[in-house]
Amino acid sequence: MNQELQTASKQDSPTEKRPIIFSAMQPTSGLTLGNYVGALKNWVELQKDYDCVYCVVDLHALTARPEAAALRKQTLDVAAMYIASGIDPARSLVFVQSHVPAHAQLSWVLSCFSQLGELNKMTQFKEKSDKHGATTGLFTYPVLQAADILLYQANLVPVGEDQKQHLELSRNIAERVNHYYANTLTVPEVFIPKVGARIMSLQDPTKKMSKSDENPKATIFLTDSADEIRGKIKRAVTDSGTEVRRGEERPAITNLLTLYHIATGESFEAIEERFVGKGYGDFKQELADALVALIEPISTRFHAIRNDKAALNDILKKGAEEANRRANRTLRKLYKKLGIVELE
Ligand code: ATP
Ligand code: LTN
Repeated sequence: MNQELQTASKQDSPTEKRPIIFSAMQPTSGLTLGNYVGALKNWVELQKDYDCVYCVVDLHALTARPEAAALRKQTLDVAAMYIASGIDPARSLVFVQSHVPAHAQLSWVLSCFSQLGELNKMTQFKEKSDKHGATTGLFTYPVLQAADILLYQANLVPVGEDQKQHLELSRNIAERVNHYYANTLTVPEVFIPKVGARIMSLQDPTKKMSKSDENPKATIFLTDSADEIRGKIKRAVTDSGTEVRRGEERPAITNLLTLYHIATGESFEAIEERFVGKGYGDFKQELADALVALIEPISTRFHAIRNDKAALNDILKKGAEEANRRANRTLRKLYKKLGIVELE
């Protein structure tokens, strides 16, 4: 585990409370290799040392106004993919956002502590509103995200690079609430991995690998077959030249080297050394093998989990019960400070 994580974490001890992790993904479509490398892989590792809470944020996904059947399917797909990737529901909390009403409730309260000016600065709103329309839901998306995190009093939030700005806003909102009502919310730290925080499109290395890319060759999904993975790597764009070496002027090959490094655990230096004098073709062949070896077992587990509907339902039901208990504790604490009347 990386050093920052070690210092931030307390070693396992039955009497000591472990620091809390919260993170989430939207069920907007199947999960990608970018989601795995930038987030999921770290979520799995963090389970060793943290009290982890992992949520499927279906209310956030409504900002893209999905078809009902698609949202239903993808919500269960994402939950199953968390578990297939190594999230252990016996150790970590796994649940669906809409099953815990406190997320929407806290979001409203936090919107009364957020400024139009700070929300206006969010770059994701600008990008996504071109596609989905400038709804107020999309505008206040980061406030709901802050509610997700702050409800669980999370100490650390592991995400990819693109979430940095939203996390900064969550911290500012928490600090503002604490300014009026001291010691109410934990101010979360962001954890962005040093390598793989921004996996790029296989077709355009200046763009992030995204679930919603119109070009199907740009993105590897965690449910892709071995043939699909091999085909996408074969057709991945490369840079001019032939050297398998990282460099700012070689964004495409740098991205592929990052994937190789993540899939095999081999150091960049060792990989570059091994491919001296060989071309992109050899490298791509080995990269495809490594990615198939990484993704195939995840995909197999995913199908097994997804096909056992009762077991998945049970995990999400238990997760929601515990999440409701924890979330309501924070919500009630804040309601009380705000002067919301509790009935006897
Ligand atoms: P879209 O691609 O449609 O914008 P998304 O995949 O970014 O969606 P989420 O599913 O909510 O949206 O993202 C889940 C997590 O995966 C976040 O922590 C995000 O930072 C991370 N992530 C997404 N894409 C990448 C990528 N290409 N590289 C690294 N991390 C990523
Ligand atoms: N906006 C995030 C998804 C998300 C999230 C969260 C991530 C919603 N709530 C809380 C971390 C913590 C995204 O990845 N697109």
